[in-house]
Amino acid sequence: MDTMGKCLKKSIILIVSALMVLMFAMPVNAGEFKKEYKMTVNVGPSFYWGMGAIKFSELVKEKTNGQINIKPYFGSALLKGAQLKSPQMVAKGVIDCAFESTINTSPVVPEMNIFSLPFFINNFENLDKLESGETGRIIFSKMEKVGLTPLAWAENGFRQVTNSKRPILMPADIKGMRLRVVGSPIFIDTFRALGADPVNMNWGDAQTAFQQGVVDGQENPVGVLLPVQIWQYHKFATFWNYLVDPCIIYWGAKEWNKFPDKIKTAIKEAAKEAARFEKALCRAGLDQGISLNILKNEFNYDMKVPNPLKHLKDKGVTVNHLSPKAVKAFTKATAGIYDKWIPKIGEDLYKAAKRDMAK
Ligand code: X2X
Repeated sequence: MDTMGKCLKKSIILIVSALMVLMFAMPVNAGEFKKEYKMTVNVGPSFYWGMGAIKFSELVKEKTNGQINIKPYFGSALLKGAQLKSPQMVAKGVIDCAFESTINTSPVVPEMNIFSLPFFINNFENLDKLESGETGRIIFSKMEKVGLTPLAWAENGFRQVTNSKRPILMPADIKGMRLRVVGSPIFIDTFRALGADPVNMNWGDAQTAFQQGVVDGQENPVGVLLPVQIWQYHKFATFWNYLVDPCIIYWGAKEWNKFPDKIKTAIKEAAKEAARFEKALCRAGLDQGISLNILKNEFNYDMKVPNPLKHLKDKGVTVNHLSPKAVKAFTKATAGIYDKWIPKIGEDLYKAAKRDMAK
């Protein structure tokens, strides 16, 4: 080989080695990921649910060394407020992922209505049994079937009713009350069965409806009641745990399946950790100190409102609980909901839920 040839060979080797060094120095799979992954969240960033969504995106960024960047879009902004459309949009890949309520996901996964059966689940212990049991597994597998990859159970919480008229202690008290409910049909059925006048409305419109007094009341968990300062509109709250609204962090399956295993593991870990934090926020002051301890010990987080019931009372809200007699009366008044909805939810799932709770 002449000197020119040797020189060329050397240069080629040098260039190739430099390129290889560069390739390894660059983050693995760079360029393979989107600049931004869109996440839909139905509420705002000051809600416990919204804080959980922020935590999730922060943890994902941290655990993937900045390779995956999730941007939360609050107030269902990507859906112009149409909260019940989120699961279709995620399944289609129009939205990448969601930190979403099971109520809002129920149009695509009707099995999720199990959580909306009135006076069925009633407490955190039962809910935990369902999520970690057969019920949770069945629901996750149903999600997979419609193109959604579930990552972790989070929470909105047990829903409590508030209103501007009178304390709700017995079914007679709710008769004729105009109540804002989510546009999910089981809610309309339940409040009609109670003789109330339910109006379905997206969350984005609900707050104006409270302000303008278009409705007499509504139902939502404390994590929603506190940031909207419900005491400005409603002076009566009944803590009746009549049904629960878990959240699920999920991804569109098509996109999810493209991720390398390392990224999948990192995102899943982030989802579990964010969900643990967010659930604790939602339960703080409602579960005999368990969640307050989790927040302090695992997340070094001091709860701003450690006692939500006391907070509501301090703001002038009359807070009531149902007597055992009242629970019986409300259960009886809503018995027809089971006849209509168990066939839609699935008899097998209903039985699985009962078995889970009996454990
Ligand atoms: O719309 C509601 O009431 C809310 C905020 O709780 C849900 O997204 C289900």
